Amino acid sequence: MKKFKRTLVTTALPYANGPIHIGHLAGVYVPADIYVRYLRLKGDDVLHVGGSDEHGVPITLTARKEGVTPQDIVDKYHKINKDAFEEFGISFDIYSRTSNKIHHETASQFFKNLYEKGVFIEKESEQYYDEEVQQFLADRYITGTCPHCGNDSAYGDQCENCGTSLNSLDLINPKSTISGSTPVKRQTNHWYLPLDKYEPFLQKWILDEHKEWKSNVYGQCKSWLALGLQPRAVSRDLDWGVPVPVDGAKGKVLYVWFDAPIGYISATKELTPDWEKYWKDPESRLIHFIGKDNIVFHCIIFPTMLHAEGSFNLPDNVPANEFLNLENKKISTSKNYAVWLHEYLVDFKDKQDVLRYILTANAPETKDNDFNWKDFQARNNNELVAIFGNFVNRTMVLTHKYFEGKVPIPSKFDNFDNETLDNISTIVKNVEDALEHFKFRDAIKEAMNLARLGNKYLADSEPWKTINNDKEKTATILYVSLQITANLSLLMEPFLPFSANKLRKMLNIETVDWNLCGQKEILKSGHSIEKPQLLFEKIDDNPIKTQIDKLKASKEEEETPTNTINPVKPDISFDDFSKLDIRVGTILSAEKVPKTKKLLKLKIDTGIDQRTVVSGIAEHYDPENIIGKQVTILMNLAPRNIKGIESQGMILCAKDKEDKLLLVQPSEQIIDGAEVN
Ligand code: B3M
Ligand code: ZN
Repeated sequence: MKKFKRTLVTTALPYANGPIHIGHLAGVYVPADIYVRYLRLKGDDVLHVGGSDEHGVPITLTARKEGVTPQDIVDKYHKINKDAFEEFGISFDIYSRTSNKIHHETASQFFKNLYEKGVFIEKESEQYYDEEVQQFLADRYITGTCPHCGNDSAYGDQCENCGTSLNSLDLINPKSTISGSTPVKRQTNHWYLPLDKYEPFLQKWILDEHKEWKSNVYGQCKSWLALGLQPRAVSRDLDWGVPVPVDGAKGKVLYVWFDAPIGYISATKELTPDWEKYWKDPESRLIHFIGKDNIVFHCIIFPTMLHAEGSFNLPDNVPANEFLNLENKKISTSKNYAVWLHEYLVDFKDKQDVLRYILTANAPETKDNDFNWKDFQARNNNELVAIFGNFVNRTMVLTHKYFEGKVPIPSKFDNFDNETLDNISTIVKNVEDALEHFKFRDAIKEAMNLARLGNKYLADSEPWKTINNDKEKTATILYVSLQITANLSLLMEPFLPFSANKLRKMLNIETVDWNLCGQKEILKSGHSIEKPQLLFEKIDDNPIKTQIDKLKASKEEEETPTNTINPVKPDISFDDFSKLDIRVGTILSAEKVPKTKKLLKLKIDTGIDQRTVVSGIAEHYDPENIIGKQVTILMNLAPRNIKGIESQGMILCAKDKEDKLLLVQPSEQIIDGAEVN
């Protein structure tokens, strides 16, 4: 294997329009974090860059649905995800975002470089245009009847009923999801990356020069190349993204998959003035951690962009994982069927390592795999508690009991003791070997083998018996056990950083250095250790049942049509209720919010002030018919920016069976400002 001076690790930039779930963690972030922690611990020069992908059509769709701006959406999820990653111990050197100025500049410049080199082809094509809102429609903004199966709610790019990928121009009876009108075809201009021209380069670079890539990754690339590549449009008609930096490209932005991987470059730039060293020096190595759905972008499209630009390194490896299912069902963000990281951190406080352990031991490395809560519980109780935690605890308790908390002087080694000590370095080598080959499941299994070794050693040598007649033997046994414990506190650092740190504190180990791993004497005789605390605790059936019920509930929710009556929500206190400031007010003016279907901008006299409220009732009330009506308004809802308008409160409505919204009003005229309670 070629020796490199430094390593740049990137992790897929998750879209900032939803929270992180265990599938993301198992596929990308946990293995990447193990890898970078390992390299750092070895003293290697390594950077881990990541961040939010904040462009793309789905974000604009979410924003439109919620009546807020795309920036509002990405601000919200960027924060949720950044905080959750941090609390979970994913050790980024930077967690940036693609709506940053530095990213817009970097992506723009990258495009310009390729443009000036004449890399792109410029082509006109027909695309649907919504005349009512005067904009071209991205595929996801068009629905219609699938020409293959007749499903009447197929999207412009795919029919979710029969799974066929579609061209929006083939939809029967297409409708714009923005205005509901029938779109017309118009000519539009785009820039294309001619991937077909780069086929010979890709064939050689991947198929000949990277045979060592994981077979799932290599195999996917091989079949893409066998099918033959087509030019890919790298621009879109959209108003959210990095504007195409070319004259006459108004209303066009870079395709999200063009700008997102450049986000790795911008984030490195933001992190260090030395960024070029990591990207361009041939002695630097680039590694992309991603999920399998991103393989083509990281192995074919982005490398082609880098190659065409000419000054950047190409990825040395792309250890993509397969998917993780949840209780034998596909994880789905849109159906809220997932274990969300930010919720896990609340439900299982201080148990980051338990999830890290299960997701690694059960990682979908070579095939899709399943996460289930019973297995989570069993692995915690039978492995972390019963093997690792138990061994450490017994060793430390006995050291306090027999040797006043000091590492004893060993003087009676027999073969078994020596073999056990020799085994430590063998296990460490196995862990290293697995890590170097991105085999994280094997790596954690081997690391646990060290705890298993310790447990068995203790059980077989029975220091609680030898203490009765042979203190020297007992000293040797605990000395050996303590060296295993010390090794564990370092070896487990990449996998279970919280517990490893806690263990090192208990052992009073200050140097955190992988190069100590495998040594037979990390702790010298006479070294004092602290009183042990439990590293892991048993998880009983209740929290597990709660999680399983939660998943069942989201499954049922998905199966329940939206217009049925919902069950009563959990009780709240009177105090909670009295925090709501609801009053009666009168609508002074009402107008439609441009470019939206559902929103009205209302001016309300609340008796106290006149305020603006944006309300989603435009499909149910004509603006001119509601002026002068009394309504109820939630006054102290934090102001929100909706479509560039600050909405100061919320009008209360009730929804009938057909999802029609009705204003909630007092039964008779009453003074404005009257409180509802
Ligand atoms: N945001 C897709 C995803 O989250 C995309 C990854 C970008 S990596 C440059 O799966
Ligand atoms: Zn279909």
